[in-house]
Amino acid sequence: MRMYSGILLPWRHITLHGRSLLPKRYSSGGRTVRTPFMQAIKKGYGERTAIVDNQRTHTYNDIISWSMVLSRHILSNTKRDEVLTRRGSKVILNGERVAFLCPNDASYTITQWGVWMSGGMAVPLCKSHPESELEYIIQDSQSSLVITTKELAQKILPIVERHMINYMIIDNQALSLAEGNNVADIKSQVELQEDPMQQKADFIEDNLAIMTFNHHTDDLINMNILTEKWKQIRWKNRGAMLVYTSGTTGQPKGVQVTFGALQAQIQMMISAWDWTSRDVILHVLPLHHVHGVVNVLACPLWSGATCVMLPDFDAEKVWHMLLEDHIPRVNLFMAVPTVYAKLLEFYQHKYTTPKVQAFIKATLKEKIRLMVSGSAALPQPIMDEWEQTTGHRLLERYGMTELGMALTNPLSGERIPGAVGNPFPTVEVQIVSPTNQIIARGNSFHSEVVPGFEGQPGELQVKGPAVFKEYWNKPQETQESFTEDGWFRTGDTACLDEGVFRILGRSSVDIIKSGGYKISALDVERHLLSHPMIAEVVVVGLPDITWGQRVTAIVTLKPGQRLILGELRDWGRDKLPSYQMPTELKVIEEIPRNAMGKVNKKQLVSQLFGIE
Ligand code: MCA
Ligand code: AMP
Repeated sequence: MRMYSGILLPWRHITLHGRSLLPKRYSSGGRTVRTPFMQAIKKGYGERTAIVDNQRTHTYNDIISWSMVLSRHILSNTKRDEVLTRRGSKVILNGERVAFLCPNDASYTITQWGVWMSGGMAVPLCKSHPESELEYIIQDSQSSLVITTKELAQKILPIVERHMINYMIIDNQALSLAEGNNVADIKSQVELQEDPMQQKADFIEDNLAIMTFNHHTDDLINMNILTEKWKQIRWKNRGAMLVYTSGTTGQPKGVQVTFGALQAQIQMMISAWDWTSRDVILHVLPLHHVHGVVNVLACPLWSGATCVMLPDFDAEKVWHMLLEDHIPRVNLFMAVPTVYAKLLEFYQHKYTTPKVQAFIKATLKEKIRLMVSGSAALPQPIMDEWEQTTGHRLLERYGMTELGMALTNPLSGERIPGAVGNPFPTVEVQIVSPTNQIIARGNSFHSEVVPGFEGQPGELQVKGPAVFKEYWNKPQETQESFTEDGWFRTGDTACLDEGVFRILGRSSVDIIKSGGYKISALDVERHLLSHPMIAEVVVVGLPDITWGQRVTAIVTLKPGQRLILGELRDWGRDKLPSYQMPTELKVIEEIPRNAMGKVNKKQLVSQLFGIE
């Protein structure tokens, strides 16, 4: 086993004959697809601030240099015969999956870019997922390496131990790196690093830092060779990420996003929302979904802008960050409707005096240029209240893991409540009736209803360079999700009404949206059925102004049993992510079924809760 640790010198501090080793310019012709790290190198973002997290400020050079160090370790830690493609004298991963679990700080981007620099496909994991969910994703993606940080290592170690998967641990506070394939050793190393005895710690640092430094120096010398290598790679159809999403059937599916699709997703937002290098966005979202990964992290980094990352969503901290003149000054915010609802709840409790309220409105109006809502329908009362409170009319847009973004209200121009505007650049959409007739179509220039179909809803279908490549290892599901002529079937019902698209809901009742998270009712049912007291279960989403929908379990119990919500939630804590856990439980005598033995969920909800 190899172990490297100690303090690594940031790249920018190391020069050869007085010159920085980081190339200033790196060209790739015309519209060729490049990766986000190549964009940063090519555009010479260098000493600009890329990420501010709860540890420190990181320049683009810092992120690039750390990613390179990590990449070097990834390549030297991978079994060559199995996964490497030879290109000249250099080797890169052949799209091998590397799962990673990092907190919301710079270690996330360093890892993601390090994986990309190595030719790997990044599989982001979620820190609020229970072990069983992490294990499922690591196994389903066939990840051959897992990267995590010291603070999250305990969630990963039992899994990599069980499946004998290689792993690396980054110390995101000291920004140092340990790696190995022997869990016992690495555990003792983590413990050793936490040992309060200074002598011991100094010894480790002194000895291991030298090793790391040598590796680092090698990286620096190889930088030019590496950029040449990256230039030669055709990135467009290579997998950049596998993002897991719930569907109507079975367990979560890995959505494979290529670098071509990722670039298209990023560029359409930059163009529609006028991203520039002067922007500073506040990031509060999870980093295993497109909203947090692409919209709020990749867009700023592609633009040479700054991303200020909070470790988690915290209403009080968000208000402070939006209101205070920190440097860099936040001027952009993007989140799910639940975040806006929770910010309003906090405001109503804490900011009660007219003077403070006037200050808030004036400050946000002056300092913030754009606030965006998406991932779920934005309820009009929240949109209105937000506007009254902050002077900002939220820009609502529509997207999906498989597509990135598809529809947006305008940056300048009227933002219509309940509507999601028109297609982003490069996106084509159509609405199709159940009998397969085209009802409406549109692109970023023009949208129209087919005469005779005015006001009619149908399924929204999408085409364009940003659409995903495939569901990982699920050829049949991939095929079924596209029409014969290549349109992706979103499963969302939409209409084109007075020149703007509206999302009317999901075609399937089995998809629930709560807090912006997509949840498969069937998946939750499957888990709840293993509860020893539950005989039958139906999971539905009930409307909720804060959460969009709340996950509700309707159950019958085995004879003589009693169950309350708190007990169910305690039982489910290590089985389901917290956001999938029912927040309402209804115990009934019998679940009504039709002649085919099926439950009509809409009827049941209407019967039990009086909700149509
Ligand atoms: C959940 N809880 C509830 C309800 N739902 N309590 C009462 N009523 C409900 N309806 C409970 C949870 O079970 C949990 O309980 C507690 O509230 C906190 O839940 P948590 O989700 O951790 O809440 P939070 O920390 O306050 O965060 C709220 C959040 C979060 C910030 C809105 O849900 C979030 O980050 N959502 C974003 C999801 C996202 O990024 N989606 C994008 C995917 P306990 O504490 O007891 O465990 S869509 C996408 O990517 C596409 C491309 C797109 O269009 O954007
Ligand atoms: P996900 O699969 O987690 O990426 O979630 C994508 C789904 O979120 C879409 O298929 C829609 O159902 C929903 N969604 C995203 N944005 C909006 C929006 N602005 N209005 C309504 N639904 C939305």
